[in-house]
Formats: sequence, structure tokens, C-alpha cells
Amino acid sequence: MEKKDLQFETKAIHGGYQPQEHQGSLVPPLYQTSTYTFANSQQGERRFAGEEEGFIYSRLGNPTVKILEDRIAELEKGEAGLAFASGMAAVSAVLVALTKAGDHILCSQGVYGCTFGLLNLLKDKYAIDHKFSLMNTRESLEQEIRENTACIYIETPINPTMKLVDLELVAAVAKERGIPVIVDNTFCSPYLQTPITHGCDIVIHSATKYICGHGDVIAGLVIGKKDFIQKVSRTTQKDIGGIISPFDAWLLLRGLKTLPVRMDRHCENASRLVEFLSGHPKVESIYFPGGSDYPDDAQIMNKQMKKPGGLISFTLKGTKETAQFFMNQLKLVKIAVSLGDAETLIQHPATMTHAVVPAEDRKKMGIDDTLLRLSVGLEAWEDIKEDLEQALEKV
Ligand code: LCS
Repeated sequence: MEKKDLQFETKAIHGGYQPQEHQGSLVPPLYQTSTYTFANSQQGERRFAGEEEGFIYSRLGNPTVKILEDRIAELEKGEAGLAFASGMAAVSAVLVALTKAGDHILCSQGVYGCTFGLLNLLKDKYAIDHKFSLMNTRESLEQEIRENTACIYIETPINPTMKLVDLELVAAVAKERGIPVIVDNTFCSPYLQTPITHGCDIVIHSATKYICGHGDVIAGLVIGKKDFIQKVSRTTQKDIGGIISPFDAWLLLRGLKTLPVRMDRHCENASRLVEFLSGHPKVESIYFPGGSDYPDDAQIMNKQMKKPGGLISFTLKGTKETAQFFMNQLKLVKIAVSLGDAETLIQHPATMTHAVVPAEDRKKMGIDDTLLRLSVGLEAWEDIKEDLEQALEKV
């Protein structure tokens, strides 16, 4: 059977790796090396000139990292992948590769706080402007795309409001104008959503999250067309240098093997907790893909997501202090940023992940002071529910 015929669960375990090319080692070996010896000076010359394939120096490529890049490309149904030291290293390498001074970026109405910070940095230092857009109709997209729009940047679901963006709609409008569409697919992982199959061009991950799955790595991934990935690899990755360490790539290869089973459990737990929170008198709103607070999103979800995911955002009746008091009562659920780990985590976006976003912009993004974001872990859902229940009782 051809590799492309294999199912996701199988590719997550075997993708990009041939044991026979590595002494038969069942597990991909960890090439913990910074450089590679050349057989002679001419071979070094040929490798630098691009006339001969082979490794040169680990900032330019590493065999363990390459297995990870090939595996994630298969899972995202893209041509090639590239691994980075963090999600932000991936986001910045892509945006810097696609823009020049005077350009414009059209962005979803809400992004991770540091992506918001990066957009402002690009604007302040290099006059690369941006506009936040709801991206919910063809007409508004057509109006918001400018002549100098160099790329469209989407998070869906958006961190932390869980609002969805219709990937096929945006990709269709962008394609007519030849504008690349970038999707930050961190909240879904390729198990729940593959933006390239919906016409988008570039996928980004904070691999720190579901792809790692164990809260012990900071890393980023980019997937796209071969020529684009090669361009990033030879410019904004090589010369800015935000590369992943071979050991972190090795840990991500391990994490990926269990991505499908972990995601199923995250999703199952989250659905049960949404049910519990929905009926609770102290909860005001719940933001969850396909839920009743964004009625239009159910249709988008069915089109592009396999399941709603493992993140739940919700507001409590009360104030910022109510939300903080509630968090402080939790025992099992840990107060921490990040997401996608085995442990259930809760954070307060207005004062944590999105604290860098000015209050006025937070309001536009829908980040209320009472909003909480729960990253549902892999524990027994009954135990998580009990912890939430006892904390809500005290509010
Ligand atoms: N994109 C999204 C959607 C994210 O949520 C994050 C980090 C990043 C990119 C950046 O990735 P990193 O450099 O951290 O690997 N999000 C975080 C969050 O929501 N809590 O803590 C970090």
C-alpha cells in the first residue's frame, strides 16, 4: 500500500520514517549533533553550493528534525514541513518571509497575544500594516483586501474566544487575488482540521500544545508548498535562526504517535464538561465550537473540523475578581497558560495570554474580564467536573 493511502492514526506513527535507513532502529534516532563531517573539501563545497544533498550544519537541517518535518507534512496533507524553536519563531519566520515594508496583512478578529504583539512590531518598525477582520462574508473580505495585502492570517478557533473562521470562504476570495492564506492550526492539530485541504496555503502550529501533548517542549511547525518551505528554510529560518533542537524534535515525534488517541479523549472530556457548565447557574456564557453562543459557527465546524476540540472558554456571572476567586478555589485543575497537555489547565486571558492586548482591542476581540479558558486534560472527566463544581459552589 502506498503511504498516501494510510490513515491518519497510522501516519502519526510511521510517517516520514524508514527504519532501514537508520540501522533498523524502531524509534527514530536522536541525532544530537551540531555539525556534519564532509568526506573531503570538495564535498563540503558541493553541499554549500546545493549541488549535492546532505547535511551541513544543524541550523540548516538535522536528520531527526527532518523526520518530524516529513511526518507533519504528511499529517497536514502539505508538500513539506519546517520545524522551529517555538510557535512564535514559526509565525515570525512566515510573516517576515511573506512581507516587505509598506505591505498589509489581513488578520482574523482575534489572535494569540504574542501574534498581536508581533503584528504591532512589524507595523512600528517596518511599516507593515494590518487590519483585523471578522472574515464572515465575501463582500467584507473583498472590501478589506487592499492592493498591498501580502497575506491573510487566520486563527480558527480563535484564541481564546473559540470563534471560527470559514476557511473555504477566505481561501476562495484570496485565491482570486493570488494572496496566500496562513492558518494557525494550533487549537485543532491536524487530527481535527487540515486547512490545506480547504484551499489554504500555509499551516502553522505551536507544537508546544497538542502535538507535543506532554507539556515539556516549546516548538513550532510550518507546513506548505515545497518552494515556500525551501524559501523560509533558506532565509528567515536560516538567517534569523529560530530552529528546533534535535531532542525537542525527537520528543515531538514521540508525542505525535498518540495524537489521535489523546485528541479523542480531550474532545470527549470537553464535550462532557460543556454539558455540565451549560446547565450551571453561575456560568454566563460558554464558547465552544458548535455551541449556542456562536450559532453561525455550527455550519463552519461541520465543514472543516472533525470534532469541536478540547478547549472551552466561558464567562462567570460577576467581575474579574469573581473569575480570579473561582480559579483560586480549584484543586485538581492547574492555573497555567499553554494548552493541550495531559493536565487540565485554566487561565485568565485578560490578565495572562492576552494581557499585552490593550483593553480596547480585547473588547473588540470579545475578551471579557470574566472570560476563562479551560484546556481540558486527559484525566477522568468526572474528577475535573467535581473540581469545577466545588469551586463554582464557593463563588
Ligand atoms: N499560536 C497560538 C494559537 C498560540 O496559542 C500560541 C501560544 C502560539 C501561536 C505561540 O506558540 P509558542 O511560541 O508559545 O510555542 N499560546 C499560548 C497560550 O494560549 N497560552 O500559553 C501560550
